[in-house]
Amino acid sequence: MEKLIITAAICGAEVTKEQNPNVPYTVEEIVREAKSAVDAGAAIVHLHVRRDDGTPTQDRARFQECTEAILKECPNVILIPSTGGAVGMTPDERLQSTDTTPVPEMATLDCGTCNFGDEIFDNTMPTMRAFGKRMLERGIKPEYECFEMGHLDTILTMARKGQVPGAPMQFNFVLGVPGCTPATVDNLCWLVNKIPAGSTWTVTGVGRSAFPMAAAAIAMGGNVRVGFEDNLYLSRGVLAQSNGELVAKVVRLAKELGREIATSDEARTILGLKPRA
Ligand code: KMH
Ligand code: ZN
Repeated sequence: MEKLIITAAICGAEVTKEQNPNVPYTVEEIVREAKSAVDAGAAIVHLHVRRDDGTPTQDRARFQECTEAILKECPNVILIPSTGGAVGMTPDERLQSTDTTPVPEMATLDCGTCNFGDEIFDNTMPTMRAFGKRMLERGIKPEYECFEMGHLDTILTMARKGQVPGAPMQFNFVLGVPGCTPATVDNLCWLVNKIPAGSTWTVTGVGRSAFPMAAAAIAMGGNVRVGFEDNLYLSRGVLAQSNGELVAKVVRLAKELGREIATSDEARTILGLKPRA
């Protein structure tokens, strides 16, 4: 089995300090959380940014500031900026996160419209084509976010048509968002069995499914995403003090199951990214 790539989704767009005071808003807090995750074993940081008051934003300048500040502390980490942003943002607003310097190695590409709790996360086919075109033009490798079973077939069809980047594809199966595909091992196996040979995959279990899904992925040879974006608790009723604590728990699970942890450079090789200059 390949080494395990751990992604830390340190911030997200929806969670708040009222839910867990350690959720980062300011640049300094975002850097603190990124560093805690990387120090604990994360090879990748999935990045959303906020205004100082916690409002989610896709502002290019804020992404630039956070990118530079994180790379100063964690020079080798792979950053995956969000192009999903927050529900209700326009496609142009969302795409600003791909405008940073250096051009991001990867970015998320959400693979279809879906429920998102009480709201609708809008990813029409024209939006997805526009995001695919941007990533093809700039050489950005997408992380294909599938929240629903049907999202996988949608994105595979678009890749076959050359509308979004193709092989080797990296999928993130985000399971357990209220209103979307539930986080079960059965659903995860269904998805994994349908990805093209040579692809890589990660699972994100939302809420209480974070660690059961992590354990499944460790055993199945996939990769794991954890972090405040997806889950605020270290265990039942115990708020995590940092993203690093969540990553460290995945590292412990992996050690128990005999899976080694990938560094960022090893993750680049596994994902088919160019080595860093
Ligand atoms: N905040 C969610 C509505 C992504 O980063 O690409 C979408 C999201 C997906 O977080
Ligand atoms: Zn996200």
